[in-house]
Amino acid sequence: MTDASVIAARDGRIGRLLLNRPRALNALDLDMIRALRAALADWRDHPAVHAVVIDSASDRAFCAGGDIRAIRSHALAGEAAGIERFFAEEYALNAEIAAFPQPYVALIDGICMGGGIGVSVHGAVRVATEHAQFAMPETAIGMFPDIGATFVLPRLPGALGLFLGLTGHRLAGADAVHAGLATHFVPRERLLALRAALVADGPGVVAAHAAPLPGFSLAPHRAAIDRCFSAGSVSEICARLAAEDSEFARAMLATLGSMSPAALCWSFAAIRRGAGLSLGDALAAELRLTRHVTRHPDFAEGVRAMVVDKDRQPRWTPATLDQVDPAAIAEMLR
Ligand code: QUE
Repeated sequence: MTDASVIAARDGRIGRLLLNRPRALNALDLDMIRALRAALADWRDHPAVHAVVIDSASDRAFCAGGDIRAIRSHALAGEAAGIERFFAEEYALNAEIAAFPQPYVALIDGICMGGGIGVSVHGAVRVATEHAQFAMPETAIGMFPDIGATFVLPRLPGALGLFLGLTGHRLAGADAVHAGLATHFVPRERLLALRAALVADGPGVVAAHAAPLPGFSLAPHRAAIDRCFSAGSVSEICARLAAEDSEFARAMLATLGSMSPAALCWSFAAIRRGAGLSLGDALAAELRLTRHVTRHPDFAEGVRAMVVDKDRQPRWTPATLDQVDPAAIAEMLR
């Protein structure tokens, strides 16, 4: 039981989901996705389940993403069916969380990236501690912000979503509340009490455990973010950052310069398009885009450099933004 990578159990008035693959920072593999879907299906219409609480057994991570190593292996072996199965089930889980009839509460007390945002952000309540770190870092691995992020990011204030989705910028717990990815800031020292109160009394107890929200660390840069990331193309975003003449803008320009140029372009287009889609249509569009992106050399190379070999020296194809073919990007998003 405690060896299982997802532990699902009813406890008092709630259904508890515990992510328990700590050596992989709870990165979601297909077995975990299936276990989460099965538990939600069991509890959907269960009269004793008044809320679902998802939590982590790792003290470092809530969930670091998806099992991107396995996807890369499938991509290198030309196994399209394996890739399709993974993303189709992951996105189905994201949609099932969004449609879950009872409150779905995520307790986030560590790294929460990519797929980890997918199993939290679609729920009604996302509790973040000062140890939470939220990010959508997929442009660093030649992917794109998926798990419904093409729906969520364009709905964040101003151009913050496009900024987060292109740069992979990390937000600590309080900042994630300011950005709208989390709903409550609860200090780690109150989390044990919150868990017990959730079991005893249900999801109404969250607000009483929240602490006053510290200021938004991006507040000094919000205007510059909106000025730059509201541009009509990735090259124009870079041009506007270069014209800002601030330490922050220079750092963000350098960050964008390390990402896959092609991935920046297809991510920009996908996030823009998601502004006008429902969550269901955005997830369907994301699934179609995964078929093209996982065949692009930057995906296997990015996962190699950032996750497998960890040399952090990806060799992108093409190497620069001006060499990315806009027609090829448009074709991938058709
Ligand atoms: C960017 C990403 C991911 C990443 C690193 C990046 C990502 C992801 C993982 C990851 C982490 C730990 C694991 C694992 C994968 O790393 O999406 O299998 O054990 O899932 O720079 O987007």
